[in-house]
Amino acid sequence: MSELELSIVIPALDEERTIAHCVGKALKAISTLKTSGEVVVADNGSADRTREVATAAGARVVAIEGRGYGKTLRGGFTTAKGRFLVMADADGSYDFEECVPYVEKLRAGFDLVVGNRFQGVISPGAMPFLHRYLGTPVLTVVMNLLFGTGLGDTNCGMRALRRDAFERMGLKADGMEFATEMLVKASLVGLKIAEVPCNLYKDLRDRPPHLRTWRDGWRHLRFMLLFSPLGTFFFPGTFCATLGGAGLLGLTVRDVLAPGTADWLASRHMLTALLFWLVGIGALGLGIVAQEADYQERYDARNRLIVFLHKTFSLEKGLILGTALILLGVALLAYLPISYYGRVLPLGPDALRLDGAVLAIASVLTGVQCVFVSFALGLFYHRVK
Ligand SMILES: Nc1nc2c(ncn2[C@@H]2O[C@H](COP(=O)(O)OP(=O)(O)O)[C@@H](O)[C@H]2O)c(=O)[nH]1
Ligand SMILES: [Mg+2]
Repeated sequence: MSELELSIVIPALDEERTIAHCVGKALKAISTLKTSGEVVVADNGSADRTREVATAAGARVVAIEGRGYGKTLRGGFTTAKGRFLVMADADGSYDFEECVPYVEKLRAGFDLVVGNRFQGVISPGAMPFLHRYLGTPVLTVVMNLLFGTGLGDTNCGMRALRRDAFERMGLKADGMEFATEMLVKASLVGLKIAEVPCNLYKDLRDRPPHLRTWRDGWRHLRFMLLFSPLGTFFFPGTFCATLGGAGLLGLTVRDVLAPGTADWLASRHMLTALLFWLVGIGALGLGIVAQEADYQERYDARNRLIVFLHKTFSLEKGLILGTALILLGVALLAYLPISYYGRVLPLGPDALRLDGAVLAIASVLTGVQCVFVSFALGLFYHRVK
């Protein structure tokens, strides 16, 4: 049981110049809020006097083993005694006194409150050009496309969250991508998220930040892609499979019913359609498996595809469907030379035989994919039962 309402957690690595300033502001916020609270400084092996300075300023210092922003914050949250948690950097770039509206949002019933620096004032020199005009906007757009958070600044370091929400998310990332992981999982477990304007100040330290622009930017992006089977597999997979499938069927039907129409589209374009179809079903098959893997980690319990699969899928059904498609393709492949040399049921002009061959290959490969995906899915299902 938490005994306090609020824990303000500050991750710190070699921040002796700025930590007292931050702790002082955080203590002031607690008194402004007239609440029971504590300031926790999570230190992961600072080589300077961060720990002594933080303790002298009135913080409870916890030592975290191992490096990384995520690891440090998570460690701090785990030892925190408050029902509500507030986090922000130790370098003076956020003003802890400004966390008051965040806590008020939590009191009003939100689970997670995220700052938006583009709605606040960004002091000159506080945010590097690349972060301001490329990194943060791009990452924010991708986040909203894939996870629909509707936030305006997904990299803001000042946030507040309920302790039980923190526990529900089961956060694991060690590095700076922790900030992204929190929003991804918040959306997957369905937290109530609020946004408040946030000011960003020039940090008060005399050395470069720990964050490395390209490495950490990629880690944020990578995280979102990994946790969005919809974005990485289903969008491109559906696009390619639809285009390819329409091409395969459209060209065949055209060659049967109305040979010669739209003749800029020749029968050899069946091969391009086949390429799209195979890329598409490859991505969709892997996407289903990835979605199931996400579900097993309990990140995405509300996913409709998974609910549907759990009701209808069985390994045996998948194998029957796959085998049927393979047999259909093989039968068509076997029929092609018969139709060419024999007199029985001739298939018609060359174009149609090419269409037939490509369709047969598509059918066999779709069947094979179906068999393998069923086995991969079956693996998950048998673990559940
Ligand atoms: N990258 C990193 N940051 C840490 C670590 N431990 C604590 N931090 C703190 O995380 C906060 C954010 O780091 P900072 O270098 O200011 O990154 P930026 O402001 O996002 O460019 C600071 O308060 C750091 O002291 C760590 O192991 N790695
Ligand atoms: Mg900073």
